[in-house]
Amino acid sequence: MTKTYSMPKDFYWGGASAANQYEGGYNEGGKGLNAIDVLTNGSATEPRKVTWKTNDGKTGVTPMTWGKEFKLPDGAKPALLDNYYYPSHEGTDFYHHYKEDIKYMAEMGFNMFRLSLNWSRILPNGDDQEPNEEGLAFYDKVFDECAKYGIEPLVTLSHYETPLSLINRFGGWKDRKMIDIFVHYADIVMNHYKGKVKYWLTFNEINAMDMAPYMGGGLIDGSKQNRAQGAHNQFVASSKVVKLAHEIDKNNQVGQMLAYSAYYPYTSDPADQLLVMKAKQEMLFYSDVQTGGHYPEYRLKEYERDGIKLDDRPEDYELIKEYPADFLSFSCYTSNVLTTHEADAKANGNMSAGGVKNPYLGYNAWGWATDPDVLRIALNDLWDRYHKPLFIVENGLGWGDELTEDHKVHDDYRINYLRAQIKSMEEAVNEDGIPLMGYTMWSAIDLVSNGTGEMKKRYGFVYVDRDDMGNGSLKRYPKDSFNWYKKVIASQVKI
Ligand code: BGP
Repeated sequence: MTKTYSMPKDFYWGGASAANQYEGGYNEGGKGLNAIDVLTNGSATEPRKVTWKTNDGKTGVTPMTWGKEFKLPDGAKPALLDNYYYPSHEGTDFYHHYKEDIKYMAEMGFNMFRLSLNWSRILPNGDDQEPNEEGLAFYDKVFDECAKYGIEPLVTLSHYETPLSLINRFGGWKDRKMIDIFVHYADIVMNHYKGKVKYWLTFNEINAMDMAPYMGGGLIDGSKQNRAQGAHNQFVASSKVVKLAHEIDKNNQVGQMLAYSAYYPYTSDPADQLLVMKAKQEMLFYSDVQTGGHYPEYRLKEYERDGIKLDDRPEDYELIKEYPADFLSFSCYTSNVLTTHEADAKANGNMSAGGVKNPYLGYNAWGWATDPDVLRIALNDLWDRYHKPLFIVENGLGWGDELTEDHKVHDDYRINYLRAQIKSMEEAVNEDGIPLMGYTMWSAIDLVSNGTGEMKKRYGFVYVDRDDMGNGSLKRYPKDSFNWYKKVIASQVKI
């Protein structure tokens, strides 16, 4: 007999987005530049690149490959250059389409919409004393529009959008000054949007500090020392913001946001199991501190071994302990297979672009596996370790959707992916009793891919007419998955 699950009455259903991939209007309304505004596009095989200038007028580009070291040449500062295409400049133009887009979200039955504030829209240099009123007003309009339909916003304060001026003046999050600068920004927006927003996330995928230090930390020198310091500064900033948020409004809840992947060993060799353990430690270090409230021993030992010295204060650790995140949110798209036996894996024809291919799973064109059980695994793993409410704030399928002549997108592959993911999530809630606050699928409306800067890697329920070079009418067309998700929400998950 097939079981019928249900989700809690107050469960949040919705979709997610990020200003740098969606909003556009990059130089409108007084906005300053941010880290991503100087990042060109790439492809499934080519990394995105940061464009830069030196004081004596030399220019160049430096590839930004996820998981690889990143460092600009000495004296180089990220800057806009002629003849490069920057996908964030228009995104898919939420800036001018927010009413239409929020209406689509309401039609699907969303009661939550995750978006990020473009920090440099509010503080063009990142640390201006007074905010840009036009920037604040834009999000007022967005939140008012959401309220019209009973959609609760979930707001990320920093989704890779570190203001460029802070990067150029301080080298990004490696500088302790960033802590108070971020608290100043949070203070402005939390006071201004009091009563309109109560769910906040501090840093999108905080562990990006290690995997993509330029995006995660605005680091133009992503050395291990700078990454460790950048992470420390973000932890302290996050705790200060939790404290501040509770003082401003007792209804405020501030979550951590972690990029989660399940890791599987390729063989039963204990060495593969150890490799998995280490990969998990690297990822969960971030939640051990920000949600768990203390620095784990394995990381402190590693710092000792590697000669990493933190510029810290005793009170940092008190703050971290006293003000951990109120809930733990995470992105989770896929799982990864690890092995010390790469030669065997290769011989079996199992190597994929991203590592060892899992022979039991299917892959998309970008090498991401569709894993039907990953959410249940993630939810149990994180609940066992932290016992804090959880929130899935990103999960979805990137695909090269095709618009038919009659303006339809038959994305049954996405429906199949989501059906399996939602089932896995339901099992965690109903079979394992995990307290889960909600699910915001990535993404509500098509937007630019973060990893590649492409438009053709699409995630939305609504197609946007836009190509990889910024051509297209920006018209919106609901996909087949739009109607499917609407039914899922209406039925409270009887799929
Ligand atoms: C996460 C980011 C998102 C989003 C998603 C999909 O890492 O938080 O910004 O884009 O991944 O990744 P991609 O766009 O590279 O397919």
